[in-house]
Amino acid sequence: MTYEDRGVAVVSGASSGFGARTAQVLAQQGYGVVALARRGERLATLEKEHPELRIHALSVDVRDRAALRTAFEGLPDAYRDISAMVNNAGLSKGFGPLQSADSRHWQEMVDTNITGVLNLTDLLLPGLVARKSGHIVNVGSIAANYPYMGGNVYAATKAFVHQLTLSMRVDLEGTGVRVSCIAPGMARTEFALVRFDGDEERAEELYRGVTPLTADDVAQAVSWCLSRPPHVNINMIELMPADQPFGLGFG
Ligand code: NDP
Ligand code: 8X3
Repeated sequence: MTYEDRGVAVVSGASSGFGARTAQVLAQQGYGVVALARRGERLATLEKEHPELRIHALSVDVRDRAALRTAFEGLPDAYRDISAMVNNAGLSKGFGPLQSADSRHWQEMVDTNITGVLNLTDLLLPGLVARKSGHIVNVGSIAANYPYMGGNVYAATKAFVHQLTLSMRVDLEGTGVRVSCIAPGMARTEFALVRFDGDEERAEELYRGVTPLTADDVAQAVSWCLSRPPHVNINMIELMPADQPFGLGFG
């Protein structure tokens, strides 16, 4: 296979949903892809299903700074020229009003959606700056922009991601590193299943009356941001199902 070598893209949350599809799409476009998530068996399957593509599985938890560092130190040489990072790993837990929510859920969302993004950024951003070119795509959510009942802490973690993206844009000016944020609405992935601790019926109910986005819709948005010419920085893309009203989130 011949392809234009575009460097290596690190995609977090690549064992499922947006991340799995983004890993495939970027690999098909000539990136070497470091596919990162906790479930190593899923990543191994992704690797095996696409022997023609350059996909390297990295099984690690984004919440664990030390483990992340060790995992990246062990990357094969062919996956060291990191030119892009897709900060996609994330989750929501629970759906109650704030006053009756489980604070352990809050901690898990903050640790994953905020600290996880910062851990990966801390590890990889200096390399992009030293390289004088690169692109970070952070995955936020429309929940950050249009509050819905029960979204509370999840929405707030995604608002952090949106604001971090804009702040990074300022700090990275003149470095050659671009930064974008994708804010999707309701999409069919494992997201709802995770939110409801594996309750399939409850997860399925959420999609009633809405034709949700697909993982491919989001992967294409990521890919489009990355493929703009160097003088263009896409700051933010919001995409929603055509029939998802504002203020109606996952529930
Ligand atoms: P999925 O549940 O299908 O995928 C989430 C991915 O994140 C999985 O690969 C999971 O892998 C990974 N992940 C979760 N926690 C960790 C962790 N601690 N360390 C490493 N990886 C982790 O959901 P989506 O694809 O829908 O979600 C992707 C992103 O999109 C999330 O940030 C989510 O908040 C956001 N989003 C989703 C929307 C939707 O409607 N689906 C809408 C808007 C935004 P593993 O469990 O193997 O670690
Ligand atoms: C969650 C997407 O549409 O449920 O990030 O708010 S939505």
